Amino acid sequence: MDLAQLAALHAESLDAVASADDAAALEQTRIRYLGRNGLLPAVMKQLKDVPPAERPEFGKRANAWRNELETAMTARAAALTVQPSEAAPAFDCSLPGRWWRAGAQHPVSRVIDEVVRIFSRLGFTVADGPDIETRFNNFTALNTPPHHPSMDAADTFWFDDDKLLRTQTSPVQIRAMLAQPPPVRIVTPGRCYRRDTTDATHSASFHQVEGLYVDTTPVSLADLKATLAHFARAMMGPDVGVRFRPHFFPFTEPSVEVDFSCHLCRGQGCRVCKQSGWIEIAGAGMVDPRVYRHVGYDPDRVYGYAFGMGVERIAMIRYGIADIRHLYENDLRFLEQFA
Ligand code: 2NL
Repeated sequence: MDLAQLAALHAESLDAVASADDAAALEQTRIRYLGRNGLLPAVMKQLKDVPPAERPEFGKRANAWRNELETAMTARAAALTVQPSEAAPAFDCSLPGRWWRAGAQHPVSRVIDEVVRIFSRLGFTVADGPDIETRFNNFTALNTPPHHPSMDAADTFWFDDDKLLRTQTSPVQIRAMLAQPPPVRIVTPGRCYRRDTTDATHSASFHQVEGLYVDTTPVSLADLKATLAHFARAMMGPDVGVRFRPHFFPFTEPSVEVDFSCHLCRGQGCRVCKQSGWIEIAGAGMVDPRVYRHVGYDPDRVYGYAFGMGVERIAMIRYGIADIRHLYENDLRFLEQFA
């Protein structure tokens, strides 16, 4: 073994390290040169056979080889340890898919869709309008008396003398009648606002669905009753009971409140229906002649009914929700139950 042979081994070993293209090949190279029975220890053992004059230089170069080789091995090992994303193909179709949490429809939207679906089948179309309304559309046209408490600043969000946040969706129906002659058959789902103190059953912002049916051929309270009875069965099932109680609204005459039999206790009496067996679902009536005059319809030539219901109230009864605030808090533990 002379200096030239040593130099050749040195160069060859560095080439082997550089061309090792995985961890296993690199380990084989390490064993071949640095292992217990490797070439470098073998060279060291031959040091005593090197002519004395060359021995110091030979020893020096052998040590330099060891250092360079170890440094090269460490660097190559680091280079081979790359991130999987760099090394692997971009897409591995054999891996299980990543689970994607599907959203769910909000209970308020569900009830609106269900109510709209039922009335659509009867020929009603959906109408909507702005949340900011005029005094005329929200109150005057609906025959609200001039000093009615609902118009008070304590109950209604006013922007100025004329503009307010609508307190019901009836103004959408006023707009429809102002815009077109009868027949009008619309349902108006939408957000409403009242200056209510929030509690388990009240919120300053809530939703209603109202309906309006006006025609130039006779329409009676019997039509209203049959329509709402059909709605009750479509919504709750064929066995639901429906009850109409006399009531008063400024915009309908006569007026009724509409109760459904309690679906929880089947009319036996429970906490939800306060032991009565009945749950109040809607208000309704024959459109008051004064409303027709406000929109330019001739009260002697048109016939019609209107109704209104609170969406949150129906959602709470339908899904057993004890507090209206659950509907607005967007807590996933609540919302996920509607998936
Ligand atoms: C309720 C009661 C009701 C109406 C709304 C209405 C609309 C026009 C004319 C006449 Cl344009 N009436 N809407 C009628 C009766 C009752 O709502 O308890 N809502 C939650």
